[in-house]
Amino acid sequence: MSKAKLKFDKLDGNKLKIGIVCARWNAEFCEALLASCRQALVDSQVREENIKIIRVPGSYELVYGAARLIKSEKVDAVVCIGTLIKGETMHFEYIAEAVSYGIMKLNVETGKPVIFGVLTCLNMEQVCARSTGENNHGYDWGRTAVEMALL
Ligand code: RBF
Repeated sequence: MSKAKLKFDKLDGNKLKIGIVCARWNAEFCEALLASCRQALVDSQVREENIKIIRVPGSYELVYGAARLIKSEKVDAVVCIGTLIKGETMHFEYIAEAVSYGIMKLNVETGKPVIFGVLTCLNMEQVCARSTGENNHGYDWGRTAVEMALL
């Protein structure tokens, strides 16, 4: 089980519907983050049938995926999961900025909490350290979604 970095009060997500949109770029790490996030939802009493998971090609598509889940599935919150690794070109900067701005915009414009579950790392080692084992950040993102949906 993941070691949570944040302390949360007892959360009862029994009546909530939560969406997760997960990128396939660096799939191994995204899937590990997704599994931990999903576990946090289950541990917070969110019913399995009320967890809606979709996958998109890369982090750039997360904003569109989250908007779809809010509109079609009427979820109470969405977690966007992706991993960005800095390369030799400017893609990292453009994608990271677009996704963080797009997620912030969805929070304001839809009135639904959209959680920023995107790792922005300099190399694969940093991604691995934050998406696997005790330090898997996905768990905190799941708990954050429930806390925000209950606000
Ligand atoms: N998507 C990610 O989720 N993480 C990445 O590290 C990543 N790096 C990319 C690097 C390049 C050069 C390109 C062209 C795309 C990258 N993408 C990455 C995919 C991007 O988020 C998106 O799926 C595609 O650009 C299609 O819109």
